[in-house]
Amino acid sequence: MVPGLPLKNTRASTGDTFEAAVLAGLSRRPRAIPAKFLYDAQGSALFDAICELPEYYLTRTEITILRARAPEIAALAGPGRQLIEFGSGSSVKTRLLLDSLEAVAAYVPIDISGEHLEATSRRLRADYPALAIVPVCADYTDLPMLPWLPGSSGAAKLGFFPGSTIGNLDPDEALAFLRNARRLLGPDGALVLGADLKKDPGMLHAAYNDSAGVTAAFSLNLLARMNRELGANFDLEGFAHEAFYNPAAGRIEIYIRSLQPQSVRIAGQRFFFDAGERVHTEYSYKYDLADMDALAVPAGFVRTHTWTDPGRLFSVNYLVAT
Ligand code: AVI
Repeated sequence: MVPGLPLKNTRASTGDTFEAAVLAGLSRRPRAIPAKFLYDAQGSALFDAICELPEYYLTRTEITILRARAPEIAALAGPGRQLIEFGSGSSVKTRLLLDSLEAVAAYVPIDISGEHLEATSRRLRADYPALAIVPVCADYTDLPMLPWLPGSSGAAKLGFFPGSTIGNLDPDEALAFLRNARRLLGPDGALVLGADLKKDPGMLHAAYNDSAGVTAAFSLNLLARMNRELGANFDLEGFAHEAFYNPAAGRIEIYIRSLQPQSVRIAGQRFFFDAGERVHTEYSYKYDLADMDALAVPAGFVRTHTWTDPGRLFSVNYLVAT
């Protein structure tokens, strides 16, 4: 492989398109569309707005923990690591690690959005001119290999998976992701993993049902995206965002609910929705530390350190390859 050449995400660029996922997801029961399709340009902007909401404590709490604990994380990791970020987005939290880690051998941000990667890498190169940045455009849940970096091929790797994005994977997917991360990071690898903790359901409910309606707009943008990209004719007024905590499953469940019987044309096909019928769009699993261990251990990691905030809302975990 050519050093540093961004890997192409074959799955996203072939069969697994938005149109195919929508048509398949609305043709089966229960209806469901994979959460990754929430993040087109509008969806990503709405998610950035969610992160600023007073009710959405996750982002600011994780940043506070990372800011306070980055020197400790850097001491655990030691000098000369390759830093591998799974789903890097705008790499805002990464800067907290980069500012503390010693002699980073290379930073490898992995993201499905090539535009995001390019813009973020440009900004990081300006702010960290001595840092080798090797962006990889790929689906991080399904990455076969990391780029070969001639200057630092022997460097130990430190993975970074912040934001409680692990919560958007179902338990099987989360285990598969962690197993693959363990394989990619190697026998001397470690992973910094941010995860939202289980807590008062009222607080969880508010985080996914904000009073300004931004989370509802984020959900319903999926229908607007179908109108934009698939020639669909959804009337957004006819649907509602629904999110609630399921304590037995330990997850927030998010759906789009049809408010009346209606028929919608999508990519030349007609779909009927009953009044009250739901389309599942997202899970957001919440992890207590026992849940985290139950996932980490079979994936080949041991959790050696966990940092939380005083309210125990969010956890940042240091997992070491076993
Ligand atoms: C990206 N992810 C961690 C968010 C979450 O909290 O599960 C996605 C989200 N969906 C609605 N609000 C936030």
